[in-house]
Amino acid sequence: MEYEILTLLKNAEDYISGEYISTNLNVSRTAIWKHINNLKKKGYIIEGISNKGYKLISEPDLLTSNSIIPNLKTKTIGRNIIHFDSINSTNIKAKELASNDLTDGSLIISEEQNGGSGRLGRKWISPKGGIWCSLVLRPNIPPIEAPKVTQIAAAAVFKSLEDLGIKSTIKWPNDIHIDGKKLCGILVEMKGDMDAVDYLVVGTGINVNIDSDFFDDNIRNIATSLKSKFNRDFDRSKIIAGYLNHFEELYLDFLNNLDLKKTIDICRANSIIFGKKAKLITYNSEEIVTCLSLSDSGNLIVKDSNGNEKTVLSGEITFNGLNNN
Ligand code: BT5
Repeated sequence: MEYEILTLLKNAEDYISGEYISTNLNVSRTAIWKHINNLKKKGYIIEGISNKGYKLISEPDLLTSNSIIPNLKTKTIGRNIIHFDSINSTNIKAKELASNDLTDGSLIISEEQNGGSGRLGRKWISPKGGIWCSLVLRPNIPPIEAPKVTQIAAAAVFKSLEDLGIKSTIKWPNDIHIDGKKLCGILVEMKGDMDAVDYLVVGTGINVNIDSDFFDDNIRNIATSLKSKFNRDFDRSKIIAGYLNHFEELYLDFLNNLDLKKTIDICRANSIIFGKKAKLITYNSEEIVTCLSLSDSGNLIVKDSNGNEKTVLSGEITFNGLNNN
């Protein structure tokens, strides 16, 4: 009910009366008064003037259901939000809760993480001001299809940034870059058996309102944030809601029609890797390849040093030390 009241307040240009809210939401005026008081306790500044009604003056900068859900157009994705001020890792929490029947589409989110992780146990720096979240999904798909969800998430982050006029690029399989530096990383984890997925956790980290001097020497040259690029703060709840809205659209296409076309079109058109020489690292080998394209199912197509084309299902590419100019 709180975010329904907030939605009305946000959409109003001026004061709206208690009676208007009560008729719209079919609850008593006393109940509305209580909800408004709760919102005030949570940091919302709401002015109440007799004979005029209520007006939202400002809201706390937190990624709670109250700030995200009014901007959602989804049916299931992000409709259940579990918010933390601080946590070790939203992926760890998501896996814990998913093992206890957390509903499909739930989102775990934290203002900061003190044990954020990347792939292969790498550290993910996650101070306040970023978006650190994990979606729990329970798709009815065979495990081999799971890596496609990384591409869906990457395309959805790209589109959410594009909605704000921000041009980024996608680096297969799980990075979003601005000016060649990493703005966002995605970590999809899975629990299942040979035949079926039990659940997927889609962890997404986006550096939004983070000062560049927060990054230590190790990653200053490879990481960026929206704040350091554009010199201003961004509304994180809009970015995350945009991400969830685009994610659901692309994900439903994939689940219902096994159609990944829109996702792959976005990833292909905005990739920074094609035509470049890269070191391809897979679980058991490293080799220098030329990146050619993405297959219709989101696999990377490369040419190896013998001129043979091959398709890579999962792995990592780096350009360090390779002359691509
Ligand atoms: C990733 O791994 O890019 C996946 C990152 C996923 C983070 C999200 S946040 C919410 C959820 N909860 C978690 O615990 N994780 C997920 P990878 O491709 O392995 O990249 C990791 C590397 O990126 C590190 O070794 C650093 O070099 C670099 N790095 C660390 N923190 C960064 C940051 N904030 N921004 C950019 N680069 C970073």
